Amino acid sequence: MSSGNPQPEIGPIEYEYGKEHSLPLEFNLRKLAETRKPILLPGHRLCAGCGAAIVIKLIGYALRGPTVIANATGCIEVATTIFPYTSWAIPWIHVAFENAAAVASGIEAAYKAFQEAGRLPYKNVDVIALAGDGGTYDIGIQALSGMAERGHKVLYVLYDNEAYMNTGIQRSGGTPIYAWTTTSPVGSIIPGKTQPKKPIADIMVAHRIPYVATATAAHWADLFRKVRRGLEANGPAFLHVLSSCNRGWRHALEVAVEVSRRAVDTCYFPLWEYKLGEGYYLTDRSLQIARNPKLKQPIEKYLELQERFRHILRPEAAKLLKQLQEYVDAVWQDLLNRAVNAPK
Ligand SMILES: Cc1ncc(C[n+]2csc(CCOP(=O)(O)OP(=O)(O)O)c2C)c(N)n1
Ligand code: SF4
Ligand SMILES: [Mg+2]
Repeated sequence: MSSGNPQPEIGPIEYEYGKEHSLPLEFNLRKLAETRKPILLPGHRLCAGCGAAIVIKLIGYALRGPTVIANATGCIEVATTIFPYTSWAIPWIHVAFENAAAVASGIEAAYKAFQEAGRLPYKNVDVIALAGDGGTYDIGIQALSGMAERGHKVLYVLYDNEAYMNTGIQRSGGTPIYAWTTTSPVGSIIPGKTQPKKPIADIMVAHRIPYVATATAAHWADLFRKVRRGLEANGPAFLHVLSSCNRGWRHALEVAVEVSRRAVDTCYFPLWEYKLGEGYYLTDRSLQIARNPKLKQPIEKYLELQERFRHILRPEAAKLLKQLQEYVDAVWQDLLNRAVNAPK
């Protein structure tokens, strides 16, 4: 575990549920970059243009004080702590592939015991569990479900690059339908992965935890606010962040943010948050699209940046493209039906 200084205090920030832009105007990206301490320092070995690096940087801006991260194995862990070095500027612990949530639960319980015994030198210590899609949808779901059921006050961050990237782009429960991976190859019989993405954030909503949300690196203010909400929640919180991977998605190095923006513009990955007792709220661009459906882009806009979907855009695959569009539309409509702030 590395040590480091806590982030200087900002907040609490007042914001309301159901609003489109709810970060106060005095917060802008430049000011945050100038005033906040980075939690990930230069020298790590994440690929150039890796979406996960941007996600971590943005999450770091939103921390509210002393914070510990329990990080499951995966690209972020492997590339940031090449022995004997670490890029982490805050306390960070590497755990196994399957148990980020279990280790985070233990850390939270220990701090709680110190606090109750009057032995905690801080008012509060935040605990974050950080894991990829393989470590969350598949191998870590048991530990995650247990953490939620026991009610640990931990923010679980899923950075979802939609495959087991660190070990060579194998498909996971988070890989979308028709995506190419090395274990869901594209051929004359199989068009990439044949199963749709597991609805992991809805599965966490079903655990009846206080806070669940989705986010991307392209909607930084939305992400900032959701990290804060997750840390302030009175119990377990789950944040699902789409995290582009140029190696696995086969896109150009410079489009990490653009591809995330298009994921939201096409309603492939809608932005929402869930508050226990109130329900689902659309946020940011997804709320704008709900109010003005003309803003919704066809799914091709998202697919065309990524070689992993190249086969779906061929003329002979028109039927698959149509099916994919219908699937995205149905999931979006289902969310509109549930969202408290969607126009009815
Ligand atoms: C029990 C176990 N099985 C397999 C592995 C090998 N392994 C390490 S990282 C990894 C892939 C991680 O995928 P994901 O969680 O999606 O993170 P990413 O690498 O995509 O960032 C695998 C299979 C392991 N470390 N432990
Ligand atoms: S393989 Fe993908 S997720 Fe991993 S470091 Fe490279 S770009 Fe990032
Ligand atoms: Mg992954």
